[in-house]
Amino acid sequence: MAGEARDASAGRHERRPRDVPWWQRAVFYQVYPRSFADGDGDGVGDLAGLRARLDDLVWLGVDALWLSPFYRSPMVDFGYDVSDYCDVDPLFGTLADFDALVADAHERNLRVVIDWVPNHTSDRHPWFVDAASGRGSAHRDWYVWRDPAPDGRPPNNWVAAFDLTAPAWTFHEPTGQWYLHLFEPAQPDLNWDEPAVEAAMHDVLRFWLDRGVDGFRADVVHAIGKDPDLPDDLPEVAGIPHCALNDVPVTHERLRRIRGLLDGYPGDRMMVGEVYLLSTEAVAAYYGTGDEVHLAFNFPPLFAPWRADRWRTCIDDTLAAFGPRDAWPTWVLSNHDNPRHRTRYDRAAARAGEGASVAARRSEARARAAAVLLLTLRGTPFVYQGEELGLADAEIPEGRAVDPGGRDGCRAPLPWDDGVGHGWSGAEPWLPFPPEAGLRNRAAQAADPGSVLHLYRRLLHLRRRTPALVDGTFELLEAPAGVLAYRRSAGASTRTVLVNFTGDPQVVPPALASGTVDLASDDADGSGIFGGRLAPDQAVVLRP
Ligand code: TEU
Repeated sequence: MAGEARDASAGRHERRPRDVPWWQRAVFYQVYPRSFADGDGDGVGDLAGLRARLDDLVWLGVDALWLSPFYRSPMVDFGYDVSDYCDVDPLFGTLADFDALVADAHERNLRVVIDWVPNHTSDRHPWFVDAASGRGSAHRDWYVWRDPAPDGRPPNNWVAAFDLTAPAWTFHEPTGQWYLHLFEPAQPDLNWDEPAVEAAMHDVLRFWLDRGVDGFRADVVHAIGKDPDLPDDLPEVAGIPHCALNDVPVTHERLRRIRGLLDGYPGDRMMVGEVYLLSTEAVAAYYGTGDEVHLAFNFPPLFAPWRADRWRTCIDDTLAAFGPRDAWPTWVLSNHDNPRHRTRYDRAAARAGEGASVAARRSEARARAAAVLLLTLRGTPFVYQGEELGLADAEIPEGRAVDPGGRDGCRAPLPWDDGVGHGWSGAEPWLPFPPEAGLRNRAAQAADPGSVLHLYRRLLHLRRRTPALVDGTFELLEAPAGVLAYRRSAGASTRTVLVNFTGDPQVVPPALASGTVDLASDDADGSGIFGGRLAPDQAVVLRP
């Protein structure tokens, strides 16, 4: 990537520090392969479908793709239950399809980061099949087995994800022991205390690094270390799945060894850890001293309501936890595990009494303002496929729900056009389309310069040519209640961002009111002079 960038408004070149790695400047785009695009017409998205749409992502202006799992899997957890880490499930294509995808992406300057699921395998993985074959089997210690407690109950009180009444243990009759699974019973946890497990999972990393991937998104990576005593979770956190609580020192040693492996490869390979702990301070610890994960997801903002004060708290917490460590934050509004942000904000507003006519006006406006926020904060943003179309979750009719965690709504197939099948030309897709797919589809929005899609594109391109928004410092500014204001600066490049989280117009004080509108979430731009008045749910990027 270029060592210099042109700040269009400043009208001159500014030198960027050469040592800022690509993953600090990039905007990532999460692809959920089942639902992105279908190349073979079986109703399930695949690698060939994605490959055929790469130019659309280049046009949008993202820099890197994160692909959710495409490995061989019985699909109990839709690919997060892996039965072969080093092959592509036939549903998604072949290794040759993967190689072709990476080659095409790299030719277009798109980086490719893939999911790596180190905490658990499928119960159909040959390692577990062998482990379950007898207490003395070669792979027995690759998983976590314990004798029953004296009363016959599970070895401890840990709760699995998804079904919060279910223990994180399943009794295995044939061998008379319980095995640990922080997720489904079909996802037994690997035992990383066993050196052969660590070695095997390092080999998986090497397999894909050798194929040219730029890095990994490491699934629940904070869970690869467990307290060897497997102590009960405390009563005050009863009902929280153990995966959201597991936080032990040995994990950090393992992450340092993974980091060493990645750093041994040329070309700035990286890892973004899914550290599913609900405290930003706890998440920041997984950056170590720059020797553990390169990036970690920080979920409190994803769970934050659409309120200026709550976002301010998330930002303050992030600055406080990440600043002293010199750790680079990430920002995420949506992913494949949670209702989309448009849907979350709409549902919260409806609960607070927002009527249908107001919702009709505010729903898209909130999603647009959120896009400005996501793409102008200091850190690496992750866009989840479809948010660039302003999608809401699909309604899943009874009988079509398939996910054990109830997460189908946000995993609906992307509508590519307004024809029958929305670009999914073969079989009925595996899930229903999101609402208003006739309007909120790729083709319709590409043809409409006022669409959410074009807003994302303008934002991504503005970000790219504006050092302040990429590398710049960050300062929260005093603003009226309901408005979030901050300034980003890098050398002579400065931008002020104002986000109105309310459905009312807001007037900002004179200190914030100067400048020219670079971009407005409601497209009321046109490089006008900013008069200090924000429209309802409007976000603006101002240059001095
Ligand atoms: O998610 C980890 C995780 O903790 C969430 O699944 C969370 O418990 C859930 O979304 C609450 O609704 C990762 C993956 O992102 C997820 O898709 C997998 O199901 C999970 O790990 C197991 O691999």
